[in-house]
Amino acid sequence: MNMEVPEGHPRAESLRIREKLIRGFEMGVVAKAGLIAHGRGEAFDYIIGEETIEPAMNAIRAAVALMLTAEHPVISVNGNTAALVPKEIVELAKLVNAKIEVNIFYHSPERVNAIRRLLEDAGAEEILGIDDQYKTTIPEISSMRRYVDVRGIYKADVVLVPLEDGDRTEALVKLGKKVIAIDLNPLSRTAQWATITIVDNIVRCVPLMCDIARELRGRDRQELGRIVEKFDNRENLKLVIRHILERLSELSKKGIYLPEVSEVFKEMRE
Ligand code: PTJ
Repeated sequence: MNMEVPEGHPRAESLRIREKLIRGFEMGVVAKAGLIAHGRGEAFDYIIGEETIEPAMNAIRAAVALMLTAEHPVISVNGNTAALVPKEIVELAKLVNAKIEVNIFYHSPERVNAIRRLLEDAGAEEILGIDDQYKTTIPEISSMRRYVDVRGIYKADVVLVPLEDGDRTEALVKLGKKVIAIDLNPLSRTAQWATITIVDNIVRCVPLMCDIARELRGRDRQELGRIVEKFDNRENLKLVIRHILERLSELSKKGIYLPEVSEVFKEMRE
């Protein structure tokens, strides 16, 4: 049974995202653990303030510049990504000339097919990671994510990995690939290992990446290279953590931070 999200609900957007994942789960796209992973992401998003903060915006610019200068950029798609932003992923792939590859942690042929169908409905013309004749392994990766496409992640120089588990990011980086992570948790192993970590909700981040790709597409390689060079992931993660610290510090002074709650209590006291 799917819930109709009431328009006026104060958390309508958050509920709509949950509904997308539940539908994705029912379609066989999202793994059970994907629902749990989303909860962890939501908690960090709540703390960050449910907005794209400046360090995330800087990471997005660097990430898009890196993809535009890559020789073989690949977007790795898992269940949550497919359920939440299928059209946007297809658009981004077109804008930065990247391949799309299905690569999942909780592997089954049925799930791969369900994700493929969803991406095709979203307009994807070529999807890697589904045809056994191109399948190979990256032995350094211990999970089922080690099965990759020879035309995709295997030969990629830049891989975008939204909502990732840390092991693969570490392995890909050690293999010399540049990894762009989208992860709301700045402390995760993925966030720490990635070349560029975008600490933002995937539903805000991928449309913004498309906007920036439209803006940067015409720039020359040197200028794009400078954007990438200037970016320092460690420093940027420090800024994210500082944002969280300062926001929580501000909120700790207020106790109740929802203005409407404060008003009601004020009226009751008067
Ligand atoms: O589809 P599969 O089989 O590949 O499985 C996907 C999951 C997500 C289950 C798998 O990759 C996994 O277990 O991931 P983890 O280790 O739970 O990490 C997921 C990370 O994504 C966590 O750090 C969350 O904070 C983060 N996250 C969750 N939802 C979002 C998010 N980051 C950005 N946007 C979100 N909406």
